[in-house]
Amino acid sequence: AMDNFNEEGFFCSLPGRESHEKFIRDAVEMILREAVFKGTSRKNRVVEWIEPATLPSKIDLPPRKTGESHEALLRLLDSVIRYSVKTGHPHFVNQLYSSVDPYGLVGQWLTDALNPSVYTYEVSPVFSLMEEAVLKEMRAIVGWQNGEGDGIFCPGGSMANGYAINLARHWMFPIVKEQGLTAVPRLVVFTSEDAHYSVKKLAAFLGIGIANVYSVKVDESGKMCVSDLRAQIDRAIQEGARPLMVSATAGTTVLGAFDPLRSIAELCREHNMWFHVDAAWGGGALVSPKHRHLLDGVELADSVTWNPHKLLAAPQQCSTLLTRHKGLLQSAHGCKATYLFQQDKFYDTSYDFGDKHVQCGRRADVLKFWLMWKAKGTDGLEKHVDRVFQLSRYFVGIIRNRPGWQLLFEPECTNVCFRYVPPSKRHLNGQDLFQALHKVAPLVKERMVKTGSMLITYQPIREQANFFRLVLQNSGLTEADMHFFVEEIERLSED
Ligand code: ABU
Repeated sequence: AMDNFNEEGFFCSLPGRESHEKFIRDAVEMILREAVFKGTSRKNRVVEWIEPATLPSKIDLPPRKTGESHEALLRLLDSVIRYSVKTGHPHFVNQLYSSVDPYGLVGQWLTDALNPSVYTYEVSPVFSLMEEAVLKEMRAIVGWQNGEGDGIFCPGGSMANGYAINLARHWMFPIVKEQGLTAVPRLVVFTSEDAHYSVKKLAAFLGIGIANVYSVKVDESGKMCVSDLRAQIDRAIQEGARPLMVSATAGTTVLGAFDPLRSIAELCREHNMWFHVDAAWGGGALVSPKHRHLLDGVELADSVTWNPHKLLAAPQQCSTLLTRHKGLLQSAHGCKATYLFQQDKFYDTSYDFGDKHVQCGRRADVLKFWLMWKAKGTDGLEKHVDRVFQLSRYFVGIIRNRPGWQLLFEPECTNVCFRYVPPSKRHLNGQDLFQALHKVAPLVKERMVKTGSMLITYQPIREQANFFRLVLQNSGLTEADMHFFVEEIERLSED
């Protein structure tokens, strides 16, 4: 029972408890009904589009001096749900995350009910050990013996990649932690031209500089060219710079390509460089004996980014950075604040894991994933991954010989990249066709958003015209959905 909220909603043992309890129960009931069940039903729209200029007239957004009644708050929540994109809807195939997992949702809600900050065992006993248990199992799946090493939950895959860069630098030049960048030569990071932009962004953030992220060419399916990597490393050495690390990608954002990890690891060893694998997207394939060959050589990595909120369909946000170097995270980031990490506590302070993070206060992103994993087992995660891979091949089977459809290349991951040429444009060729196709995708996207029937993203790549990227990751998808996507894109493309 909720016996401790005052009239203003703050914790207190004054009257008000019945009304707060009723508010919570009514809100939870509405969230379940509107956001979870209706929000994931194929009968309903993925989005009810509204122009940014009009949205403020639909929801009273600015906080005010006086508070609102519970009835008004429930109406506000209803509008929030109404105008939000239903990312758990099976027809939301726009981004690298989707689904509303029942166990993940309950884990997420319990996390918020308990509101932990995972820095010390003292305030987060269960979450501290739960994180270690989950990260150890993930390391074992990566292929590090007995799950040895270390790891952290991160606020997103970009930050996980940034952690990897800082670990690499600390491993090579620990002096930077005290003395800063003036103590070391110019450092160079290598990553493919199709790698996630976070490598550049975090290299800038860490003072390495975007110009010192050397872009390595990819082949026609988006995999890093090892011969170009070798050439780029030689160039950096000739320039007098120090090659620091390679950030390879296992599942690139757009094309879903897996870089040749084993060959890249070999080059890293040859040049005593750190080997990072950004498997934020493709890491989920590791739980599948059928598909883990895509990441062959990942066990040779020094660090791995792996986001369970992507291919494994955990709720946002669930990102990890794993490393085989035990103690390096603490060494790189530890600052031993005496108000948190007192060494004279009554318990074993080696269980206070917070100092190995850059964050101080930190949300527990582990519980939702742990509960899912407990509910389904690794076998269940494997079935999910195999299913979405199979569905992506099923989709390819539908479009392969269908008039107007162009598959860009055979997918490796569950990204399927394609263009659709509407009947009225099929007589075009050369630059005219390029221009027409470049315009078709944004036009279809606009119609799709305004109809609310599905969401799929499009983009250009290098000198190529816009194309669509289907990403299959939602655990509720079926073969019928694949037919729906094809027919809906054809319908939306009609003149
Ligand atoms: N973290 C990258 C996701 C962006 C995308 O879904 O395309």
